[in-house]
Amino acid sequence: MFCRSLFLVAIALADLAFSATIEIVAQAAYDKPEPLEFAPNEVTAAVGDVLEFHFAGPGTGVLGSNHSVAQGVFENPCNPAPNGFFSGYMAVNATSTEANMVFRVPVKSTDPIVFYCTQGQHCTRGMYGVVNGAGDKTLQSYRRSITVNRNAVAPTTIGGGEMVSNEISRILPAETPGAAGSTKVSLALIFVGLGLALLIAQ
Ligand SMILES: [Cu+2]
Repeated sequence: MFCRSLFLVAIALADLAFSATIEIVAQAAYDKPEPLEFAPNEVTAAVGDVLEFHFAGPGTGVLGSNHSVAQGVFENPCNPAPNGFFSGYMAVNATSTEANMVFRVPVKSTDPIVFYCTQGQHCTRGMYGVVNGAGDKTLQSYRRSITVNRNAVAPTTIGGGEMVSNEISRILPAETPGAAGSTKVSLALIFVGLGLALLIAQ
């Protein structure tokens, strides 16, 4: 019985090991013609994964930054989704490389999600991204639907995610999906293997 419980714990741990944290940075990449962006701006996520939004500061000592992330709708670019997530504005001073808080949003379905920055014209200038893009709801279709530069509309309430302290304050490189995936799989295999060994040992 004891071993059986341990086996179930191992399965639960394996499940945990499968859920991923997907880091997305709101930033200005000054080497690009339209520098405002989320990086990466196209991600694949499973139910149980977490989208972790980081807010970059310029680190230049000249200008601060003040980005946000809000869930949007594909039909109406740079406008909020009813009851969607919203981080509120994340002011970062001119000398910092990143905000000291991150906004974590749990992924509850694999339906396509679009998100954007609500600050000024950041959204129409390219500051948006898509999770699980499919069919007519893709990064490309969202980009095509933006025809003029205008101010984005912000949600009225902050929510749909958790604001937690930033444990790894750094500018994150675009993730290599394969590398992260294999770590998760091997961890899960270790947990399952442990569970099986315990079951056999009883
Ligand atoms: Cu922005």
